[in-house]
Amino acid sequence: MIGAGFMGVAHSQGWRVAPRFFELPLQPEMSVLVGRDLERTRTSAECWGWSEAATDWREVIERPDIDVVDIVTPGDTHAEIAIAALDAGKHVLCEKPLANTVAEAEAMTDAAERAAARGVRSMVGFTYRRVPAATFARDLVAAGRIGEIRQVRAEYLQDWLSDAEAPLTWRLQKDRAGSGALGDIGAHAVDLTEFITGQSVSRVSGILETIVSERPLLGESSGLSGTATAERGAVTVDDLALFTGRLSSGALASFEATRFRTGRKNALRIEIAGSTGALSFDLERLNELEYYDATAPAEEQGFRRILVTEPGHPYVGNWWPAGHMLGYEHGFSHQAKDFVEAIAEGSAPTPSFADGLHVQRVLDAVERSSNADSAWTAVD
Ligand code: SOE
Repeated sequence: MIGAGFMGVAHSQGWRVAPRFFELPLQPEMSVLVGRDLERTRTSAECWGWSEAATDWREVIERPDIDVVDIVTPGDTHAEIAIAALDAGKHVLCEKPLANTVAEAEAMTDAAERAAARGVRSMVGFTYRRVPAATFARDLVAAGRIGEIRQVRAEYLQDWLSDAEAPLTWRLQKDRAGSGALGDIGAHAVDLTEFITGQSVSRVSGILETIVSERPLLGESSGLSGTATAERGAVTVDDLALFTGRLSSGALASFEATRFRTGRKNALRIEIAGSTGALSFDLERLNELEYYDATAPAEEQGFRRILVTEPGHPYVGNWWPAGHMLGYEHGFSHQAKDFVEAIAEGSAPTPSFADGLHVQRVLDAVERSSNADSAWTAVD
């Protein structure tokens, strides 16, 4: 695994726990954790269960005992690492958004397609697809339980940047992160919409805004944030992304991504209205799915709350007895399990790098639209 920050810990937990709860056809061995500082990486490796720590990712991906490379670094390094790893014949799991630019994502997708011809697999880490309630929502839509999709509202709302004195981390720098709320969390809203509806966004009209344009530079980093220093620097990404998208069926979807929505901590919400029903999901209540059946007698209508905690729900049966809840971290185990199974079966895992490239094109179209006074802009 390359990268030893917050996402590195989440993925480590996924790799470590997946083989204990799911019967996997291959056993992942957590070999090497790669970080920038050897001492700190060694401490993390020991804590999270990696056998070795290293600082040179190039050396590690060439090793014959490494089969899988998991990339959890900031976006500016994804393309170089992923292409090198795929060319070296390693299966690659790469964090979202796939890259910082469409050109990088295209080069990565080309490398993934070349590698697939040699049986090498790749996948992008849109983990929320693997929250059981989100997977179940997709299953209900595919089974026709809400009919024809008429309208979608998707939003990802957090507030960890609403303090104007929160330090300038890499997620606020365009050269490192590619974009701000748009790519960091808007990418999840786009992917989840496309996953649940089975449709893709073809055109967008959007606006991006930076709310706090200057922040103290980062001292010691911790989690998503860290300590502030006396020096200040410019925020070079969007803080707020609002856009409308046209889905392949012609239905409209509205999207909102912000890390400034005071009081909303991790609210990835999707509401889908169909001709015969509707669904509503909120990551802050991730064990629940709201379902409305418009074909029920009028007197019995109303959204009902399905507790997605039954053994028949996606992924749930391998965890606790019926009725027991899951959390944020379980999606990373589901991701590890699905990736290992695809490698063992020789099937193509999803979301693929091509899916990640498509999301990148949506993000790019939103940026182009915002620069053109919100004009409708084609995704490709
Ligand atoms: C921070 O906004 C963040 O950690 C994102 O980078 C992740 O992709 C999201 O899953 C949770 O929030």
